[in-house]
Amino acid sequence: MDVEKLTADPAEQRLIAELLQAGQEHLFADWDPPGTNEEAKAAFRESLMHINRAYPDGLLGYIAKARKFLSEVREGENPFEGFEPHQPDKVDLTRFDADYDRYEALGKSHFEKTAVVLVAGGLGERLGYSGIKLDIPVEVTETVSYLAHYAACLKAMETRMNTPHPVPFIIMTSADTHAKTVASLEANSRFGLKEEQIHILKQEPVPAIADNDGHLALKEKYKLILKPHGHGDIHMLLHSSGLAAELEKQGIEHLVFIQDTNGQVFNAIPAALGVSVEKGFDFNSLGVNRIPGEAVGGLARLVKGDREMTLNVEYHQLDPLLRATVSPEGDVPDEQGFSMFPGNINVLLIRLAPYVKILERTRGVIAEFINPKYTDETKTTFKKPTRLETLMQDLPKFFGPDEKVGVSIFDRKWCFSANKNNVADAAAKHAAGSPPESGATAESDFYLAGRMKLAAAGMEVTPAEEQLILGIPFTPGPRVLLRPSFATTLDEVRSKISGGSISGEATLILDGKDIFLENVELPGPSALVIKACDGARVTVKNLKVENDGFELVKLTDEEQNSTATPEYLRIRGYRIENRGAAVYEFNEPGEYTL
Ligand code: UGB
Repeated sequence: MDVEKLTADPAEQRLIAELLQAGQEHLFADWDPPGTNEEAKAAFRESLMHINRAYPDGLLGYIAKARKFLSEVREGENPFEGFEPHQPDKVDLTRFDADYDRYEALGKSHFEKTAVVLVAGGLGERLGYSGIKLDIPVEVTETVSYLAHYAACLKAMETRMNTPHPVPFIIMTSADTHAKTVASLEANSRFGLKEEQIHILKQEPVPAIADNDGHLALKEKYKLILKPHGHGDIHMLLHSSGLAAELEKQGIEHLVFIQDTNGQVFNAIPAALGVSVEKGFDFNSLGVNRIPGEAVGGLARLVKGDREMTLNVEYHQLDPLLRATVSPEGDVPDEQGFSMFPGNINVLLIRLAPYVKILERTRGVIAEFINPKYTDETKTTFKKPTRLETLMQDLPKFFGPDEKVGVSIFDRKWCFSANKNNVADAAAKHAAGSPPESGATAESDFYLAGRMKLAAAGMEVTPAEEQLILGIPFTPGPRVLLRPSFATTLDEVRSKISGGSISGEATLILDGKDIFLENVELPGPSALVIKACDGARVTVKNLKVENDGFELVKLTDEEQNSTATPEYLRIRGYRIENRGAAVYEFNEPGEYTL
């Protein structure tokens, strides 16, 4: 094939010549004669050049790697061959005790040296939501989105510092989510965050591979099939942007990696940070009791001779590993109903100093793999094109004996309740005994965390009975929203709330640093909402609140199926309406008593 006929540009000619040499003639076969379809050809050449620039090993490096991995998969190479799983180095934080308080206090004192990294390039196909997941409200009492909630958490961290400065916030987007993420930040004045604290890194998709020979897959003539490379891209981007090294220079010591729809995560971050600091963990994963078979990986210390590494064994690899080693029956429940190893919720606390060194060594290309689905056991053809993937939790694969990896175990609902599944799938998961992880359960657990905080402060909390909405469990109250501004640790909650009671479908919303409740009674469905600006000190004493509060209203079948109903309500099956909540807003500094 004559490359000069395909393009006049020397750089494009070089790349095309290399591709031809690498057996990719099919990309340029059947090209229309010169003068026909020139625009499509130019766009195709540019897409090849773009991928070649964006991928650290270039397009040819990508193809070579895919071929190597595919031949390993065909030979049935098991990445965990010879490794036996053992329990990881764990710190148990499932109880709110003196240890928990100590870790929280230590973590809080470390906010100054912490940055938050949010991976938000995923499209949420399982959820069936047409917008970006960050824009979904985590609750519909006040309708606050995940992004707004995370921003509020960062601002709250800032105000707890000795010398307040904005917490660096790195957001990874993708072609699917970038424009809408930027638009959401702009439309909402960045939710009060400063422009200079936000760093958006956009991940690039990778080309799909059609067969065992590593041919790039075409959607149609002049168009590659592109697929997401996975959340592990964050490492590459933190390296190529220079941001990881820059943050280290600024005195940041830990990066906290979070996912797009886990409203619970900041409940656990202070204590987990404390663990990272006290135990000197270079890599600290948040872990929870894992339900066998669920789509969260298992955290294990894998030992082979004198080698060992603590890793997430991804959900599809866990059962075979257990069968081959410590549990011939596979991933089965123990007496408590849990999997043998803690579940990975992909909240990672990484110490920056070793991280920057690993990034320099690897250019941030972390443990790629390929996971083709073959049509049969001859492993000759794929069901659909595959691609190289990378997972952010695989970083410890690059650790040596000097790096310390540990796991902080939390009560599941305190630290993790994702919103990943549409209502039908969530109901089916619930019926099968698996966590539904839907809009409704994420919201139900968001209120639950609030109730846990009140109970920890000694308030008497009587929950309403769980109900099923569209076959998904939801506890309708009390709906407690202690905003991040109000408290970042249990100790803060205890210092501001004492005595009192809340029950049934009551609602309590506290937003502001200096709000104090003493013996406040909130029988359901009464609602009390207090918002206090900085400098407004509000004390509520011996008050019994009685009103019609907020009402949970299930959507009718018609509303549920109507496109006129906002999608964020249809993904949960209900709305919440104000029927006369007591709302107090204090927008001027001063002393107030209710
Ligand atoms: N994400 C990206 O930013 N870019 C991508 O290319 C892909 C995803 P999923 P997954 O905690 O529930 C992970 O799809 O990958 C973002 C862990 O691997 O929701 O199936 C995306 O926007 C698993 O061990 O999850 O499973 C989202 O924020 C377990 O911990 C995040 O990455 C599981 O999460 C996760 O993407 C879990």
